[in-house]
Amino acid sequence: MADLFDQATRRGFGAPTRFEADIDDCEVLGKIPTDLNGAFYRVGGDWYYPPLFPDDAPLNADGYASSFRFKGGKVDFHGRWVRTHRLEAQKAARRQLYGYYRNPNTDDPSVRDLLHPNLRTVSNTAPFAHAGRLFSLKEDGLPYQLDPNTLATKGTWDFHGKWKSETFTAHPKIDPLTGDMIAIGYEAKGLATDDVYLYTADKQGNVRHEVRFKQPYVSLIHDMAITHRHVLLPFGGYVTSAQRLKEGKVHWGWDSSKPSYIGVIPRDGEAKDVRWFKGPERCMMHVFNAHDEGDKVILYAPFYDSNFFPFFPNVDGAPFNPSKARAFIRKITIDLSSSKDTYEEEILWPMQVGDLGKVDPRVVSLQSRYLYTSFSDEKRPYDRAASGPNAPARMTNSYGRFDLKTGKLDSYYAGPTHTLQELSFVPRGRGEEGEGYLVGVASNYAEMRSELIIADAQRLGEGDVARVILPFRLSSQVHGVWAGADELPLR
Ligand code: V55
Ligand code: FE
Repeated sequence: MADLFDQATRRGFGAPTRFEADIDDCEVLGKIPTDLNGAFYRVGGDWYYPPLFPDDAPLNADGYASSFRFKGGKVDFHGRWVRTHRLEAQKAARRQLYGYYRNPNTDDPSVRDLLHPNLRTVSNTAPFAHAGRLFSLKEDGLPYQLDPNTLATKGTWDFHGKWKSETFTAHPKIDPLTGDMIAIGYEAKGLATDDVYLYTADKQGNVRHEVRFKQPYVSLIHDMAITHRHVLLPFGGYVTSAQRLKEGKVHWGWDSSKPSYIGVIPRDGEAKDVRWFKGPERCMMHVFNAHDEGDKVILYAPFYDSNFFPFFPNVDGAPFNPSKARAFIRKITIDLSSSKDTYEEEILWPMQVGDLGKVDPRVVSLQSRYLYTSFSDEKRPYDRAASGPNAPARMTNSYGRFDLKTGKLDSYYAGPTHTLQELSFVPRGRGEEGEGYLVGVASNYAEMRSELIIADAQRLGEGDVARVILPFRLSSQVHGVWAGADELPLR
């Protein structure tokens, strides 16, 4: 997510782009596989107007969606703002009206009465496709539905009135065996509340199960995992309170004295069945996957040792410590047959990795073999001179495929002037895990343009099979997802 920090500078690749775009038949290097029929969607932030507070979190930038539609070896691009209530209000006023990340007390008085998070969310975190619908997500509000062909915003989505949480996670999970969607909202009853609502919707998108419970302390539950039988909710370290928000601060602070927790609840369980397993200080953002193993639950996740976000300050006033903002591939074991309330953790690969991990969507909830993530391979060349004055100190130059069976990592290297955003997995073939492509956007600093990489996930060492060249720089993605033409009504 290093690109997000470029965005914090609002210079170079991180400078706002502020335009919408449609490009038919994009320029391509190499050959687009003709079996690719679907679209790669991405969502990130792009400040329409500069932030009111220069030290605000870049996670507070206005949501921007883009798509690469693949069909018959050709690629069409679209880029659109997510037309949130908030963006419309800003555009009407022709200026920024909103203050710090998730703190309405810092907004312009003209919008301060619109406290409902639906009206304040920037919807800048993740695209999500389920039940034939496409959404843009941000964990502090409801989903915005987007047209999968044009990316036009259709409005917020509340599951036919059945979604009662004020918020909706950026990381719902889809069970590949049933098509069910499992999702949460935290701060479900409003800002700084410790209420969590968990929902299951069937493959038609109809809610059929709701559980309401409390978390041990109000904190950011960013991602979640499912197994065949359980839902896992990891969090740690970030804290907020009504008092903190009244003081006009950015929503989260980091409290290194707080334990991390992983909540475990049976898929068909009730509030009384929730168990919280404790661990040391950890910044638990994204997961790879989880599965059941007898009475044990196994979670693979690229968690950080400590606070990863410099713009969410330590509550004790200590300066941000970059040496602890390191993510590793971790295996977490929870023994449900034991009365212990702790989890166990093991690091599987000695090098740091990026924390934006993926698995083949066909093995979500099941024992998986391959974990995919971007990382910075320092053994690979970096042409700093050719990359220009705005290039980062290190490039995220590689995609990695970690093999849980052999403990080996295969990698794809993007080149000496390129940094990679999050990758997404595109399934291919009859369903064997790992058969498919990795796709993701690269920032080419030498040319100051964005390129979409397409690599064969089983032949990463051979380089990419194609690159889609855009004649401009794209704003940074947070997350992306592939949706096949069988999943969405694509033209
Ligand atoms: C994350 C991202 C967010 C956010 C909270 O990656 C956490 C973690 C892009 O917005 O609001
Ligand atoms: Fe995320």
